[in-house]
Amino acid sequence: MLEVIRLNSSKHPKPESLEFSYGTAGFRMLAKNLDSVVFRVGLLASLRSKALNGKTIGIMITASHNPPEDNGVKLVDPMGEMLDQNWEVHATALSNCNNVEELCNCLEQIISFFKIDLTTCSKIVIARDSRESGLKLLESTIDGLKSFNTEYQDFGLLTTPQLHYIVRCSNDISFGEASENGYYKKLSNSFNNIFHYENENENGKENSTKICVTIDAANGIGADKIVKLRSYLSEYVQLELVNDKFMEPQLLNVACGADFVKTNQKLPNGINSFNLNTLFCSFDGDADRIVFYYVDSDKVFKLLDGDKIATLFAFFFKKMLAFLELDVSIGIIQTAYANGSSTTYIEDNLQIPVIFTPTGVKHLHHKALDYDVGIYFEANGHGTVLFSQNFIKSVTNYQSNNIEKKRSINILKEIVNLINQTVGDAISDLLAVLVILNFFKFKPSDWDSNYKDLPNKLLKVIVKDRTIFKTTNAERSLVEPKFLQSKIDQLVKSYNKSRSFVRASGTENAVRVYAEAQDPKSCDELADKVSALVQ
Ligand code: NG1
Ligand code: ZN
Repeated sequence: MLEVIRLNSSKHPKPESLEFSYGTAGFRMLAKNLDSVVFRVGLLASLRSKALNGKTIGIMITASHNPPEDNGVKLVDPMGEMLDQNWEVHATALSNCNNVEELCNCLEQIISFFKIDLTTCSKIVIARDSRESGLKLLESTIDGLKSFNTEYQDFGLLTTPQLHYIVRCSNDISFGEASENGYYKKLSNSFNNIFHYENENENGKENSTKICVTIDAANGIGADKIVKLRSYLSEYVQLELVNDKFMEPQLLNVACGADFVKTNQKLPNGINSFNLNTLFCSFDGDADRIVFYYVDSDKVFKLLDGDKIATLFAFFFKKMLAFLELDVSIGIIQTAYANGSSTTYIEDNLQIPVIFTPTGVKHLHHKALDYDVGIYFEANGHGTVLFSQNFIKSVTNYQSNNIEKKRSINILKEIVNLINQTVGDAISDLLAVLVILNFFKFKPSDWDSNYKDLPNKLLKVIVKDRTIFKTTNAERSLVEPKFLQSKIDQLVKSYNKSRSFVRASGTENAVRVYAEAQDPKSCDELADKVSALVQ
């Protein structure tokens, strides 16, 4: 078997002088440097599947919100979760082998360390986003898969969360049908049922008003998927699309998409500001992130980001659980990038505990498992809700003759299926937000009125070596370079209600500086001064 690997590997040599690392979201960089990496990811995915007795593993080729010339690859574990962190080091080690000899030694070490039986057939599902480089990288990944005894199924172009869903269904048939259509069926069934419960009047008749939302799909694969989903949804839901040119990959994430809107805090290309108080949203390139926004009556752009989504979900679940008197725990997981006002609102008004983790959904996801209803969102709009078996049991066994309580319990039962619990999912989050807004009959401004964001700024600083920036305290304090944190603390002290921190990006060659303060001028000044310290 290693002979085949030797032969195939020589077709995918590692570029000299480059060092790779399985980071926040797998490998991600300029697509032209990724050929050897994806080949080796194919090898590792096969071994991971064999190590788990042939369970299906997923490979997603995507660089999410990054520019069109980038690409990336990440592995999905059997229950649809991110790759087990213990395997990340092996991914990094394999990717950095300089020649075929080193590669074979590294593979042998992994095989013996995990006592892998090479005769076990591996099963892989694979998909990619709409980037131009995707097809070539797919072929190289398949070269890796073919080097071991592996059955694989190529799902073509999918959103990242769709692939997570398919991996989960392949290993757990109770989760749904392992296909793209199965995904639409599962989500639309729950959505349509909830919509029906919400709008049904006492005579059993539906009394619906139309819900409209305009989606900026970042010219990514989400556009194609929304078109497919539309035909399954209630006629009372109107999903309009802009930036839907996923067949023109050079336009991907350019002046549009969730990252652009969140970072620049302004409307993307293609959406004009004449439509006041109507709901818009933006996906990122692989549709695992979503942010919402609207233009208020004073024509001011208002962002409803991941923190606002988390607080809307929390408000909904808190109300439901109290009304039904269900004794289950609820918690919210945030990162240091969460706006300080959101944390205060959650703790003081909603009286729900907030836990902080380092950046990267794998950390948040893990913590959310500690609660019956674990809500996690990064401020950039990447997140979901996890429900424990205890929660599902409480909801399933609930008995009441009260019509309102029956309706609420039916909605909760369906929302468990509507929310993609494997990973943050722009499409599923969009549908969940729509049913919650419809439930409360909230306009965008009602949703936005829960708390007012502190002015905030996120800057990218290019430095010579970002690896020297080491953090602690869920990435909120620097331990190295020495003395830098005390200088940041000094600056922070001179502004009211302010906060600032610095960390190296795990997906880009840059250091990120975050600042927030009571007023926009102080926030800008603080962000600039901290950036100057870092350079
Ligand atoms: P890095 O580049 O490590 O900051 C970014 C996002 C993360 C996460 C990953 C994966 C920010 C500040 N950081 O990570 O939240 O979403 O990309 O896509 O938004
Ligand atoms: Zn993404």
